[in-house]
Parts: sequence; C-alpha cells; structure tokens
Amino acid sequence: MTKTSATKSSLHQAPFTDGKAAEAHYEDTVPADAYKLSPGAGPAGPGSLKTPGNTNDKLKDMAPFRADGDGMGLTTNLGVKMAHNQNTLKAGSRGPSLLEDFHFHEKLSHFDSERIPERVVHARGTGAHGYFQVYESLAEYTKADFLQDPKARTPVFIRISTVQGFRGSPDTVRDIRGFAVKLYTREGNFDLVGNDTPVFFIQDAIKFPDFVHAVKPEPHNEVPQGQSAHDSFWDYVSLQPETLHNVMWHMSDRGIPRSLRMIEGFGIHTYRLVNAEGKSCFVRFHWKPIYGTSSLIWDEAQVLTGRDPDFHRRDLWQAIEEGDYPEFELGLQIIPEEDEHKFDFDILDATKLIPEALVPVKIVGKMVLNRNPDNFFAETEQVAFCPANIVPGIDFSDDPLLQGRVFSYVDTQRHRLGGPNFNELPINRPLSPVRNQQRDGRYRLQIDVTANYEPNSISGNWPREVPEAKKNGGFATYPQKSEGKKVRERSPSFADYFSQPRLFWLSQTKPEQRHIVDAFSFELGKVGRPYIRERIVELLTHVDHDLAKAVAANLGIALSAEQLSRKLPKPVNGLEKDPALSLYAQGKQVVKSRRVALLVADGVSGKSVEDVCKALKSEGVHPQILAPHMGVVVSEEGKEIMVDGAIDGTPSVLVDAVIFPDGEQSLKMLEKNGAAKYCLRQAYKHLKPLGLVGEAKRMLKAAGLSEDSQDAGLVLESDAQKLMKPFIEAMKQHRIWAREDKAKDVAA
Ligand code: HDE
Repeated sequence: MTKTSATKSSLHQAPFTDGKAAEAHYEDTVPADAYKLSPGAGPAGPGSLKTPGNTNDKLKDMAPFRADGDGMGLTTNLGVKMAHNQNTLKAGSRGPSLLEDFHFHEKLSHFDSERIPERVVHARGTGAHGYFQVYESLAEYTKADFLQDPKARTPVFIRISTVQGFRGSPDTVRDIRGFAVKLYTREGNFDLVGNDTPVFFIQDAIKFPDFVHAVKPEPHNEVPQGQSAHDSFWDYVSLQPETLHNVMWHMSDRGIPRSLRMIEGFGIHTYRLVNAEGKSCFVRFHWKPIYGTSSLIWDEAQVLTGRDPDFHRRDLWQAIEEGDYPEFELGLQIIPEEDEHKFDFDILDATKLIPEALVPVKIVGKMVLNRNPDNFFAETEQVAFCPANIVPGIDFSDDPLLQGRVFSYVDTQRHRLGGPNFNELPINRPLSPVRNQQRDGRYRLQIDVTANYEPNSISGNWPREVPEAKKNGGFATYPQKSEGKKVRERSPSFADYFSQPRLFWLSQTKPEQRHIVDAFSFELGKVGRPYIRERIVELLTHVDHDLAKAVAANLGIALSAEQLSRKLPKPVNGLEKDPALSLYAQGKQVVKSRRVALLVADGVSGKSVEDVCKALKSEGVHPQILAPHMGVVVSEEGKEIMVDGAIDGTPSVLVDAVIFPDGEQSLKMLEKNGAAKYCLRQAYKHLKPLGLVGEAKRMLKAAGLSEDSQDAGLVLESDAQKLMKPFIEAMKQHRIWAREDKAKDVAA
C-alpha cells in the first residue's frame, strides 16, 4: 500500500472554508512536501511522492522488449521495416495494383488525413521558442511563481499571426497581428494571448462571430484574401462605432509592420494580479520590442505580397538563425483597485487603452526568442493558446470580452485538434505535473491508473485539491465582490466611441497621419456601396475634421456644414497627445539586424565594397551582395566576391536600404541592367536610405532620378568611408519621410 493511501480517508471531509484551515487539513492527509515544486518531476507524478498518480510509468515495463533502432531504416507506422517504397505492389510490372499492399494503403491514407481545420481566425502564423526572465521580484503585486526570481528562466513559445487571411495568405497584408505567448511556468501554463494593438474592435464577446464574418472574405466569392478592404467589413464598422478605435490602429502604419520583431504586443484586457497576502491590483500587459517599432510603406507591403509572401515569417526565422534574437520586454500598467474609476473611460472596456502618459508602463522582465521550431505542424500549427490558462497570482477582470474568450478558445481547439486531449501534445503539455480525474476521449496519451473520481478511498483520495497558499498553493479565484440583476446590457461607461480615436489621431506624426488618410481612402475605395463609404466618413467627422475632410476629398464625398462644425470629443483625462501611440514620435530606430543590398558587377571597387561591409557589420547590419548573376564577381583589384543573390530575384523590398559601390566597369554594366535601375527607383519611392559611392551617382540618371533628388537619405559621397556615417544616420530614421511628397511624383 502506498503512503497516501494509508492516510486517513477523506471521504467525509468538510469542504475547506479558509486558507488556514485548509492548509492544516491538507497537511494532515498528505505529506508536507508533496506539493513542493520539483523541477525534475515530469508530468507523470509528484516525484517525491510515492502515490499512484496518473502516470506513464507502465510504459517502462515494455522497455526491455524494445528493439534497438538499427540504422535509418524506413518502417510502417507499426515499426515493420519496408524493403520497397517507390513502386506499388502489382501483378506483373505492367499489371494492376494489388489490394494487399498494406504499405501503400497506410502511406496514402495517412497522407489523405494530413490537414486539420485551420484556425477560424489567426490561421496564418509563425512561431518561435525562447525564454522569459523577470528583472526583479514582483512579489509586491503577484505571487505568480515565474515572476519572483530574477535568476529563473521560464520557457516560452510564441505565435504571431495575421487575423483575416487563410493559412497560406501573404504576411504583409494590412491587418492586426496576433501576439500569443505561452509561458511554461512551474505552476502550469500561462497564456497571454494578445494582439499588436492595445484595443480590440468590439466590447462584448457575443459580437465576435458577427465581426469575424464581416471581416473575413465575402461569402459569395471568398474575396478578398488577407484584406479588410471590402464591403462587409466596412458595413459592420459603419454600424458599430465601438470598432472605430481599433480601426484607427488598423489603418495606421501598425497594420503593416516592417518585421514581427518590431511590433509591440498587448494583452489588451485588464487582468488582475494577486499577491501572497491576497491583495489585488488591476494590470494591463505590454510587450515592448528591443528592436523598436517600425512599419513598411503601403506600396512596399503590397509588392511584398507577391515578391515574398513569407516575408515576416522568413525575417523572424533568419533573425533567430543569425543570432539576432528577437527580444521583447514585459511591461505592466498597474492600476490600484482604488483607482478603478478614476479615468474618463472604463478600464473593463477592451476598446479603450490606458494612455501610458497617465499610467506609465513599468518594465519588469524580458522575453528572448532564441530557437526556431523543428516542425511547423507539430509546434506552430498544433499549439493551442487560451486566455483561460492562468496561474495562481493572476486572475481575470470583469471585462465582458475577456470572459467570453475564456470559453471560446478551448471550444475551438477541441474541434480543431480533434478532441479533449490536445493539451497532451508536446507543444501544449505543461512542465508541471498533470493529475486529475479527467479521463479518456480521443487520442489519450496518458495511462491513467488512479481512481477516476473524487472523493475516493481506493487511491487514498489522490489526487486531491491543493489549498490556496502564500506560495505554490492551488489556484483560487480572487474573492471579488459581485452582485447585480441578470441583464443583457452594456454599461453606460462603455459609451464613448470617439475620444480615444481622436487621442490616437492627434498623437501621430504628420507622415503617420498622411498614411492613415491614405489607408482609409484605399480601403473605402474598394467598397462598392456608396452609402457605406458615406457612413464611415460621417463617423470620422466625430474624430477629427481634417481627417474626415481629407478622406472625404479622396472619395469625392462632399461634407455638410453640420458635419464640419461637429463638436469634437474632449481630451482623455485632459490628455491631448501621447507619443507612445505613435511608431515614430519617440525617436530613432534600431539599425542592428537590418539588411542592406550592395549592387555590384564585375569590376566593382573591392575597397568600396569592403569599406561599406565593414561599417555595416560594425552596426550589426547585414550586407547582401547582389549581382546580375549568382556565384562570384571579380573586383577591379582582381579579387573574387561571393554573391548572395541575383538582382532580379532580390528586389529592394526585401532590404532596408541600398548602396551602389564605386567601380567603373561595374557601374557601366549596372547602368544597362533594368533590374538594378528598378531597384534604385523602387527603393527611392519606398523612402529607403540610398548610398551612391563615387561615380555611382551616375545611377541616378540611369534610373530616371536626378541629382536634385538628393536628401538626407540619398547620400552621395566620393568614397565609402565618408558615406557610411550619414548613411547609418539615415538608417536610424528608418524611412526618409521628408522625401514622401517628391517620391510620389516618381513613376513606379
Ligand atoms: Fe481571439 N480567438 N477571440 N482574440 N485570438 C482565436 O482561438 C475569440 C480576441 C487572439 O496563435 C481563436 O485557437 C473571441 C482578442 C490571438 O493560436 C478563437 C474573442 C484578442 C489568437 C478566438 C476574441 C485575441 C486568437 C481561433 C472575443 C487580443 C491566435 C483559433 C471575445 C487580446 C492564437 C483559436 C494562436 C485566436 C476567439 C477576441 C487574440 C476562435 C470569441 C480581444 C492572438 O477561439
């Protein structure tokens, strides 16, 4: 008989009433150290405790019988080695195939079942492994184990996704990005399933299917893919003004990020933190990218959907392979319980952000992504995130959107991953032990041996509840006071739809504002029904007159005097602007890890190339040598230079900046090379820094640009060493916004 089964029967125990009593009671029945977190303990059981857990130990009994893996032989799914894998079994080499070919049947039928349903939203995504580490203990706010010890690393898996498109849709479409992080803590999995905007489109989860139906491709022809530029989306927006705030973010440059390493992540909802004393505060979670925030140019994003539909996925992968590990700092906006009502908006409303200028983001730790998945399907596709996955020390607020999400994710995952046991898949499996009375179902991996009900006496009433405790206790919901009539109503405190969109608009830099106008104009230009376009412009008149006027002008809509004299919302808690809402208002960009193309041909100045590469590498920037052909080019000094890509296969949209090194022969060839000239013109149009060393300034004329085009980002210098300082400075601007008007006049 095992240790716990010898303890007192707990069949007739009174329910626990308070933490202390529970702790005492608990110690009475289970050895005191039973629940010590033992890092080595696998999911099978409590390690130190010799109790019948729900274990896979029985599998060990088979170990002596296992065959040695001999060589790399091919087998069936049942381990039978196969002598043939290229020809089906036939009656004669030209004869009919035979029904007995079990290997053929297995191979084909497994293949036939390879696909699972894609996610109903966020189908297109890419993942990475890494770890999270807190900078200093957050015991003051939370007892969550993974937020206590600055020396401890918690493994993470992250999946960043677009929302609208199908699994094979392009990466660079205008969309919100999902930002889902699974932290495999020693107290169970904590999933922070957020987006790259701090607000959501709707206030109540019951609207989600309507919203998603509206934004997804139109039902009659499944057009458009990966786009919100169509009637049903804008129809919905026009009828649901609560969507407008997230729509502003969506129409801003945030909708077309330069890289998934350069986006912010937001938990959006207000959550609770609870410390060991049971004191709670509200919190909003932020992920701040170490690589800064930056976006693509809209035309560039569209070109990329064809030239490299996997642009973001590839960028993330390459960065990890090259050691430019994406890093995001975790930030918390802490709101003491007593401050819940001190804002002009309701902190339970997910369409409202809490301006950082009002509640600063406290940076508390860092996530580093340092390992690519080994298998896309097993990891990125099968990973199941769920806002219901929280750990002791973290709890929900009454945000009605969050509460609906707690239900929806597990529900969809049962459908998508084929049953209730998806958390046993390697990517979802927690690092902490799993013991309970849940049983069976499709694809059960665990071999359960304890009693399948509680209370029980046949397994020593094991496993049983773990009382709440100051440290490493069981999860217990924060005892928030809650009472009210059952109603289907929205709180009047959710009713203001325009103040925050206005704050967002006013906080943008001039170029960002221009892009928002362009994005509204582009999207609404694709809307066939004029009355939908008019209703959106009407909504914009409540946000800002300049914005509404500019969009209306592009759509050929005349605004009435009443629309133009509409009273605008007042500042949010007195705040007119918050630079944290802009991508660019807060200063320079990080150049490390960016890519610069050097266009060369035979006869290029080797010294020029060397100087450029040296200067770039010293900033952590990756030079890419592009030439009319693959292989090598021979410099004017007679040295071979390895080519990284052919110019026509590596368009300028794949890099952040372009340099033409010096060298008479090389330039003569490039002046006649259409792809090289196109590269220069396209990079100019996309506002990228350009460097022309020495005689390379001739390329301007060849590309149909003039020396008048010169600006802070079009750097002409007699030698590479002189060029690199201003060139790197220009790269720190990310794009040369001052060029934008001039660039519009240049033909594509
Ligand atoms: Fe989701 N969402 N969502 N969502 N969501 C899903 O779950 C849902 C919402 C988010 O990479 C689905 O497993 C409802 C807000 C991300 O696997 C589904 C509501 C935020 C991902 C679902 C919301 C998100 C999802 C589809 C309204 C940001 C991708 C597949 C209450 C805070 C996770 C799946 C991944 C995925 C439901 C609103 C983010 C259908 C009902 C708000 C990042 O269950």
